[in-house]
Amino acid sequence: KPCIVLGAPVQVGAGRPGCDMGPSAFRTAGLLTELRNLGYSVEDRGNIIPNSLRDLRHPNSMIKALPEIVAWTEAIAEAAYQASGEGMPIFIGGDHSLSAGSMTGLARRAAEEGRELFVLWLDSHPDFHTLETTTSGNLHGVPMAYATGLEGFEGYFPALAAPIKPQNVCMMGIRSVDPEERAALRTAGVTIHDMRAIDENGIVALLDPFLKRVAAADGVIHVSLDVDFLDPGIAPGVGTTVPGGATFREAHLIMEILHDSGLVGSLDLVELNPFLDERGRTALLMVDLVASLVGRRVLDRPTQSYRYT
Ligand code: DIR
Ligand code: MN
Ligand code: MN
Ligand code: MN
Repeated sequence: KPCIVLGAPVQVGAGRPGCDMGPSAFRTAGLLTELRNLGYSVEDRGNIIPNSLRDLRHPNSMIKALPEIVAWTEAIAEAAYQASGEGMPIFIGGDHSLSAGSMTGLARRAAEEGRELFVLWLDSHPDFHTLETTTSGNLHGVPMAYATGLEGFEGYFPALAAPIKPQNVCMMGIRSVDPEERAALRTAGVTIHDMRAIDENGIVALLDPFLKRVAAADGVIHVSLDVDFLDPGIAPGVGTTVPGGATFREAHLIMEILHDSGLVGSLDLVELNPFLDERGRTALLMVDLVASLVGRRVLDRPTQSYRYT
């Protein structure tokens, strides 16, 4: 199956500009070459164009750029649905609001194929606000609540063809949760491994049970990787740095195990802000992580212990 690269230069979901340069930075950092060098056929579909704007107003006056984000979500969901029928979609953002489109388009595809979509959410934030609860008004804070079918998006965001089951979502790296998100997460049934859980247990003990559940359900995993999952010391090119993030090896280990699992069907690379980056080092690290996810390894070691399919 080919890798299908889709740019989504949406930035109005984040608090500050710069993410619209993300797709260019990923391409400049060699994403396509890296995939081709690993033996994949790669199709770059260029950047997605958002749908036309509709006049949408929400009672929560904090919300920023609702018509724009809805227009992006519609277009990205359609592109995700199409591409997932043809290969492995890789969405290069763009802020994390793009996942409202990618996840819902992928969920629609999975439902049609009678398969269950699982999401591995790698982020310092759960992005579990609804339109009512967001206080920053930045809509990169809502995609997971939307895609799992929380209330209050109807009439604004596109109707969900197939809501993602909260039990099918596993979050890792979480270390910045707003009070309203905390309350919503408590009732939703999402699996959350915060940074403390990673410190105490390590990556393998947390990831392994999730992969076993996916395999048992004959599911497929969408990986959503927010740059701020990583520690700011190694990944400064993001508008919302949070101290105490995943290390270089923790991040690579996740990617390597995911590759061995054979369960990943699609990927988001989000929140890269090249304006804040240091000579492209964050973009290069993200590309490096993608290489591990698609099979680059240091030695030809037999890692069949992580084979779940
Ligand atoms: C904060 C920050 N929870 C908000 N969110 C994100 O604005 O809702 N930063 N996603 O990356
Ligand atoms: Mn995020
Ligand atoms: Mn984040
Ligand atoms: Mn958030």
